[in-house]
Amino acid sequence: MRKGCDLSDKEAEGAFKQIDANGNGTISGDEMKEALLAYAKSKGHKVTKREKRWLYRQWKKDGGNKDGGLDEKEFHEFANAVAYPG
Ligand SMILES: [Ca+2]
Repeated sequence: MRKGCDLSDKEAEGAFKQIDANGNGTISGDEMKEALLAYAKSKGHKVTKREKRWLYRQWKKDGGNKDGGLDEKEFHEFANAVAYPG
């Protein structure tokens, strides 16, 4: 993955469609959790409690706790925060 620049719209869109398992146009907390755990597993990484807390806080911060989850724009911000924290 590239460092120091944003995910492209196309990358974010592809990821959004994959993570939105029930296809309702928003990413719920459960959908986010499933996707991230599967991703971490594919990289041989075990997600710590601290990481989970951080991810949940970030998800909420980007709008995940209203309207049933993150919409595509909110997800784009979330994905960038996760890919390039700090
Ligand atoms: Ca969904």
